[in-house]
Amino acid sequence: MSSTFMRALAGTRLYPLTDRYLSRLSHAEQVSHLGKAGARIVQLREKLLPPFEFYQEAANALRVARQLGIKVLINDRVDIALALKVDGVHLGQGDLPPEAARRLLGPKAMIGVSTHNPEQARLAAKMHIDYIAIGPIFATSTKQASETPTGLTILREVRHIVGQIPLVAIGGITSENSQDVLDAGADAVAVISDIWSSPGTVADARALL
Ligand code: TZP
Ligand code: MG
Repeated sequence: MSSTFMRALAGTRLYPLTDRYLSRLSHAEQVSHLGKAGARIVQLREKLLPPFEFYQEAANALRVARQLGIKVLINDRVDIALALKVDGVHLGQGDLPPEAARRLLGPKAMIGVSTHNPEQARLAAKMHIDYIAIGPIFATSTKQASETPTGLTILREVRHIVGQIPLVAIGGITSENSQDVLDAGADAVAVISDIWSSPGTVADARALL
């Protein structure tokens, strides 16, 4: 079991993701807000920009993150993660296989994998990865064509399946329900809309932290 991810959380339980569309802020501005709120790790998630522009945005965000001592993972784009030497990547079921990302990024990179059910979590637990994400836990409108919410019972089951591997819960998590999610066995909560749905504010990031 890798504890690199747990060390990166540095005692926090919040793993915030950026969202340019909801926040109306650049990735760098979002990282700056999150750092001031107390986050220690962030995932840059960008589904709309072409690679050229996401690369520039991510480079700027990384500069801010390095100044604030925040770890940075990039969603989907192993190439951008490699080019910028960020701290890791987050891969979905349809992205590059984790072992291929590991070959490219090396042993020290953090690699996280999205799973949506116990079977996927069981397979992910056999891989050389740093954390497993499970979700959506609750209904969410952030992810298009989102899978059926798992609820807390499946989260508890997945906690059991993955053993000591760090477990991140995602999907519909708010400052209201996050304690239930942590109590069900998640090591951290990954959150988008509860942080960014009021443009320019991170009051909820503070509440979640
Ligand atoms: N994967 C599963 S749910 C989700 C992702 C990326 C979106 C989570 O966003 P929110 O707004 O925190 O529900
Ligand atoms: Mg993906």
